[in-house]
Amino acid sequence: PREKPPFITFVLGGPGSGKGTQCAKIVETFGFTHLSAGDLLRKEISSNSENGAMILNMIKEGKIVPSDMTVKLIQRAIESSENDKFLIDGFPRSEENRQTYERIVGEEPNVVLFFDCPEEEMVKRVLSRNQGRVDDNIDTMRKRLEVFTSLNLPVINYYSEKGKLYKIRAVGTEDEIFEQVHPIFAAFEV
Ligand code: UP5
Ligand code: MG
Repeated sequence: PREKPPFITFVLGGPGSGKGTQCAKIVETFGFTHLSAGDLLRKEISSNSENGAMILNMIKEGKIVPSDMTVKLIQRAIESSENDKFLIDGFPRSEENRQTYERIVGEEPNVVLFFDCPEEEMVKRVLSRNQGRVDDNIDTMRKRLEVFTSLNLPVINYYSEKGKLYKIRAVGTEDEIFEQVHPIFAAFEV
């Protein structure tokens, strides 16, 4: 058990906005542990867990997997790590996700990043990724964008009102975007 709660950053943004790419850079520079909620769920699918088939169907449809499942995977990953700073990438995706996390984990995030990227750029990036993701096709991408706009934007507004949100203009090269990210963590000295 930890003496004090870890430093938690939620990393939000639409599908293909560059969350994973920028998280890798934050890990390199600031020593965070990167927990992608989507990766944790995809690992559940490939480990043939009892919920794998259901999770796969939800991801194919661009839908949000039941909150308690995702929160438990995140909580387990935090507890099994020695690190005291985490990037939680792609979570919470809805108010219900957010409330379930707060109820189970009992802590608010320290910082929330929002990678703000135009839809047409996100579509272009996702459709040219070519890494075999079952949700990287135009039909599922449309559904992911719809879910993002209707369910994730309210979460982003919630943290904005709380003064925890750092909005980043997620266009340009990876390095140009990281130039906006770097000073945020440099200021926190974590
Ligand atoms: N790329 C990155 N930066 C670029 C730049 N500046 N210029 C040009 N290209 C750039 O980037 C996407 C692609 O763009 C890559 O090819 C990259 O090289 C390039 P990436 O960094 O992967 O973007 P990211 O925002 O991480 O996109 P991702 O597709 O992973 O976002 P999603 O939020 O859609 O995916 P996630 O894995 O988080 O979730 C997938 C599904 O899992 C969800 O739809 C949902 O069904 C389920 N899910 C839940 O149910 N609950 C959860 O809590 C989480 C997920
Ligand atoms: Mg990602």
